Amino acid sequence: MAEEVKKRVFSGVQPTGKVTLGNYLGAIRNWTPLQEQYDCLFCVVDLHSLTVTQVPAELRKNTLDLVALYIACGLDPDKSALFIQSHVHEHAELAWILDTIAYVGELNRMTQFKDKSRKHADNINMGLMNYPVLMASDILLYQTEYVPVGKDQVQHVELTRNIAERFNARYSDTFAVPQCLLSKSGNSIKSLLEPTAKMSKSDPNDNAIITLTDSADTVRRKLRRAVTDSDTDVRCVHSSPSKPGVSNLLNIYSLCADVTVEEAEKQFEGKGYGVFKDAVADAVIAVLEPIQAEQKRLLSDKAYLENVLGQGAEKASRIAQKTLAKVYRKVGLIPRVR
Ligand code: ATP
Ligand code: LTN
Repeated sequence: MAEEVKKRVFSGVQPTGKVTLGNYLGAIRNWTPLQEQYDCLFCVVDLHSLTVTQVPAELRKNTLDLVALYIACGLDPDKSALFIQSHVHEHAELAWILDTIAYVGELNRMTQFKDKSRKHADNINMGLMNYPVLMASDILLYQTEYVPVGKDQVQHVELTRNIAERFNARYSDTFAVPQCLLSKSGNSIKSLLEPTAKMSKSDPNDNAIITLTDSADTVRRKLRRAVTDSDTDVRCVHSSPSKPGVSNLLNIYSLCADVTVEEAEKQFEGKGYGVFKDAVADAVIAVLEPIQAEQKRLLSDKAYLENVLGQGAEKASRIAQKTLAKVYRKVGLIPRVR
């Protein structure tokens, strides 16, 4: 029987700081089960992170930390290609071609661009605007069918689809047109202090986020201080617009303790916020501790990580070269004769 060709999955996270519980619950954790069914590539998108100012030494550290974290979270280098974006030069090269396909108007409308322009008003660089085109390049290089991301990235994947369809219409069928894979838990995890905004690793207030490297004490302290509600009704109700803080904590609890939100609501009925917050902390700590231990172990074995990255980049390069050669040919560039 002919071997079944597995559909391809691609995703990535920027090495822009400490990975948050939001990144984990909204993205990385949902990648692990995909490895059984799909041909997966998971990337640390270091080129993307340059769109906001980085300290070079920190960027290097964050990049390796993130690779170790991927593995500690259950991504298996024997099943998936794990690699660093800048190790495969085709990403930047395809982005240039796609720049000639994407319109300034559509990039200008991207929510993330508008948000980041506000946050980094002193550094609205071309890369920031171009960010979604590089992301489209990441995805399209691998003929990706599914892109598992959090809700905040849906707009970028939509743009990627538009770019792929426009290119295919102009130059004939070249790219697979990818789809988002939003898991059930793809709902956004919110800031602990401002529960209508998403928990984001670049949040300047460390108390607003739980990072995957936070100690048990830190997790407990941050959760005790998390905003709940101004009213005196200590019921834990989910999805009440007047209780975004409680909703967020219930959501975190349900994802970490692996129970439904309804079950969690029942469990904490009449218990009050103190007991509730401590239980959320226990559930989060139980998720984080084994990941932290494994990440630490991996980071002490640099040779192993380098080997994983070498193999990942090799596999990624093989696919990327093929797509880029096809694209260059289709748009009319002459191949170099060797
Ligand atoms: P930055 O603050 O640097 O913009 P970020 O925390 O938003 O970073 P990204 O690297 O942009 O993280 O995102 C990595 C992945 O995590 C994406 O798939 C994104 O959708 C997901 N993600 C990020 N924040 C959350 C969140 N609060 N809830 C759920 N998913 C999230
Ligand atoms: N923009 C994404 C990170 C990212 C990505 C990708 C995700 C860059 N390239 C390709 C999926 C596929 C983010 O999460 N902020």
